[in-house]
Amino acid sequence: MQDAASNLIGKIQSKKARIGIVGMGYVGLPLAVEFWRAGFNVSGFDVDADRVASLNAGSSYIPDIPTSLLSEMVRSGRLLATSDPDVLKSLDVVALCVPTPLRKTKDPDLSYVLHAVEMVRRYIDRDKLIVLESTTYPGTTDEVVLPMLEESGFKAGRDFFLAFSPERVDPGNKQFATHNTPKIVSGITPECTRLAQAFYEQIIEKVIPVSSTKVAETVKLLENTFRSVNIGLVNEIALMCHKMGIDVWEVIDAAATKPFGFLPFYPGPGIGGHCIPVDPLYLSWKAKQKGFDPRFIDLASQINGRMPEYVIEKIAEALNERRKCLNGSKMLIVGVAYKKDINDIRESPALDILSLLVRRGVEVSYHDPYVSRFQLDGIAMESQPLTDAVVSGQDCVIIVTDHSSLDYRKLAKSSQLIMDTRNALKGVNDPQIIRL
Ligand code: SAJ
Repeated sequence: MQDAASNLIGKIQSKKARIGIVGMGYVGLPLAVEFWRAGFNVSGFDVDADRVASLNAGSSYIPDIPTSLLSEMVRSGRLLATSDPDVLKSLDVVALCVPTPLRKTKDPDLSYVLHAVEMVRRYIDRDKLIVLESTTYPGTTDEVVLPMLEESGFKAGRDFFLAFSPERVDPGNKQFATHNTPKIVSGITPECTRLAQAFYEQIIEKVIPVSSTKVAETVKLLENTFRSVNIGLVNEIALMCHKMGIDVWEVIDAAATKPFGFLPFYPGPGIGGHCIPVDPLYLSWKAKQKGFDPRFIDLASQINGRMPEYVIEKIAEALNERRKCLNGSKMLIVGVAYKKDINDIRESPALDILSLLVRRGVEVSYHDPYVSRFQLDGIAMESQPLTDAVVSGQDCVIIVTDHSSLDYRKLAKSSQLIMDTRNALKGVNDPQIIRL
């Protein structure tokens, strides 16, 4: 096996290896960019024909990747996007960067991974390296992907190489991008690990091998479960502080002055995105399969999941003090993306708040500089202008996502009542402002 692995490492290190990325989303496209920058020929595979057309037209749909860069990549002739799986035949390395969402039952949905792996199996050949990047539960690579690929008759570690390396892309992060975020890798065999390490060392400053694919899978889940549990903790502290008449935001800022042993997290209207609400449930699902009851993870998920209702309870309380009720009132949600300064609304708590308000008879509209329109429960919504007329006509304005570009003091001045779920109005204490 030594010579096949050495031969492939040689191709990788000489930049002659032909690289394929399956899934050209917020993980796959930045990865393709880095390998292109390093001088490789990159094929981007996606089932979405619109994405393929955009890519081949040099037009970016990922905010972190400028269209100018993408069109340069296309013009170079070293980036080709396609929906044709035949492309996999000619590749030396294939990275799978497809979604791993939850089903409605909150169980892992590996359908995208299975579809991608089945496609790779059909085109698998000797001396290829296959790397799964999608966040998934411990054992997926060993127990699901490996047997599927070996149905081809080829053997991992001998005929082809198989590894897992969790994606660590943080959309909108200006400091850490693919090239300067350390990469965890592990393979089915030591050769597989060595190949994955050589592969990522072409584009990433620090590549860290771990002893097994299960460890690598669990590393990523620990990272995001850590966030979910700490956000759940601080949301519960916020509920406690409200009961005790204590300003939780001041408490957290003061605790954050401790230079060791503390990491600040902040209360919010709930957690959104495709990582934090989802990844911990992949870990808890696997733990339950092994007969373990992961109470922390499930409790954090429940607390975080209940925050949208809590926000509405606080608004109802404030309206009641003003002899108003939810039913028939008008409200404007400011910020619908799942976190600041990005355009992604997936799993956003703003959508939960909006649905809950509509169900309570509230006339809801929204403003988001990053999200011009979206559909929710079959209703088409468009971002409203943040004019004094629009704002002052609302019974309550709700800051759900605190995009940096907005003037929150000005917003508060025109608002009859403003619910600030992000402390965007830090230090401003006017009577019309309520906080978590
Ligand atoms: N949130 C809070 N309070 C906090 C932090 C976040 O309510 O103190 C909310 C956010 O508003 C958002 C959700 O939680 O709705 C998730 O926020 P996030 O900051 O964790 O951002 P994500 O979901 O984009 O997480 C990504 C993750 N990256 C990967 O999975 C590769 C995560 O591992 C990163 O640590 C995180 O970015 C980051 O650090 O920004």
